[in-house]
Amino acid sequence: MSDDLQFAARRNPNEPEFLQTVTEVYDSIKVVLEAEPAYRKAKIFERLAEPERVVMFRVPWQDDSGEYQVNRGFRVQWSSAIGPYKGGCRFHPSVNMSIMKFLAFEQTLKNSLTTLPMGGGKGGADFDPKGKSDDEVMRFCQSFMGEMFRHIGPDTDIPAGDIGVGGREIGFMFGAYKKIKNEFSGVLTGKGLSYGGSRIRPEATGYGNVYFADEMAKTAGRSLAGAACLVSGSGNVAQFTLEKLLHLGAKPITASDSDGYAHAPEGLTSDMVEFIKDLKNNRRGRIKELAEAFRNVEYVAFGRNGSSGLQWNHRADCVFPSATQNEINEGDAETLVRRGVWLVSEGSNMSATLGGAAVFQKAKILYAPAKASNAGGVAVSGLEMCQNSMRHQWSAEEVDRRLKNIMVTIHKTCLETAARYNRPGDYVFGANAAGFVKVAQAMTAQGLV
Ligand code: NDP
Ligand code: 2IT
Repeated sequence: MSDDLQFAARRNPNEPEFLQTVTEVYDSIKVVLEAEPAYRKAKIFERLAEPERVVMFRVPWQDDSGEYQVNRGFRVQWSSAIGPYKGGCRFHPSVNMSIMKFLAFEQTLKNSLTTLPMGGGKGGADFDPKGKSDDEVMRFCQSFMGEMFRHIGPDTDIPAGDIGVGGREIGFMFGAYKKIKNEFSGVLTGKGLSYGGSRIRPEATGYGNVYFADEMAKTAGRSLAGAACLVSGSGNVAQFTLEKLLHLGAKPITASDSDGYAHAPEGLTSDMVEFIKDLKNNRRGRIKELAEAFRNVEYVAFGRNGSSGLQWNHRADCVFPSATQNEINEGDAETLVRRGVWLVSEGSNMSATLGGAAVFQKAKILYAPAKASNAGGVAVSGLEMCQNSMRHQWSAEEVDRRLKNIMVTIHKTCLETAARYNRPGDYVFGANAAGFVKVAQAMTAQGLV
């Protein structure tokens, strides 16, 4: 292990997800550091491996039975080198400091790739919205914002959604912020259309991922039309990945949640995708119900020991993991490659373990790391900030056109950067190096702050 990584490992014991992303990114940026002694001298890597600020706070709230509950909240403000802190909030029982730091670090490089002026941050809580009433979720969001409001602002830090935080939660948090501050501003993104949201923001991550995959396919003279695709998850990112795959004539055959996955050998239809949206966004049910509602869909439960790798066993051309981190391990990746997968485009942040990613890179399949392929979500958040500043709302066509342009540009930047450093076709290297260089230039210019 290099001295730099040993330094990071010593400073962050018990933070495996954070060390995983630092290890993966360092493998790319050490090449940039060798080529640019000024970044070494300015200790850019050491400074970027440390968040500018971490806020951890108590979130007390009252459940429907009248009992008091306490959760732990976080806001990690990683880097403001190229713009105000920007990144989502995750509500999930697994949320801890390691997961918050990995997400905020990745977000910094991702936001740099979007071409828009946004720094990196992330937040959330170990609160589980599953099984809670709307009123409980509202009280939780109000209490969460009762502390977070001090640390954010439209020119300081602009949170948004992530796992467990969608339109409902953003609405409650926006209402709480507005009341506390007596200020109607663009302090959050992912807002509803009636109070300053952007068209295409709900669609943006999934659509953007498919636009990116389409660009990758073209470089190999291939097409997504007719391609059998494995999609995991059934939340925001998965839903609009499925929808855009159908627009392009691809054949998505799976969707999942944390309990199991649904498999449609003949392909999921647009009726099924609409069913999933209603099931997950309104009725808040389980993916098992898709198989109960449609004859040609089967359901496979993951079982108690978390055998979620089962969903990667089907023969497919393309893979769009869209649930959570480390959902593809080394063995899963080997199975996928052996069975002929030629493209993997990450919707979830850090979808693959280090071993899984290495298998894809070694096999030289088209493999996009999340910080490039899922950047469409935060990119349209950036467009939402822009519309809020102008007090204006663009049409869906306008936002979609800008989203597509941004995804095409990120794809081109990754490939050109990889080629410049003699790593042709390596999207992991290209994304890490290009994301890093913009932040490093800004940090160097701004001095030791
Ligand atoms: P949602 O909460 O809308 O959906 C999450 C989906 O993933 C659900 O189907 C959920 O199943 C499943 N899931 C979550 N955690 C686990 C777990 N530990 N094991 C198995 N399944 C799990 O979240 P999003 O769709 O917004 O986010 C999905 C991924 O995309 C995350 O990695 C997120 O960081 C990333 N992302 C999201 C963006 C956005 O704009 N929303 C932008 C860029 C990336 P269940 O309901 O059973 O928990
Ligand atoms: O991981 C991500 O990029 C997000 N959850 C979206 C962040 C945002 O600010 O829109």
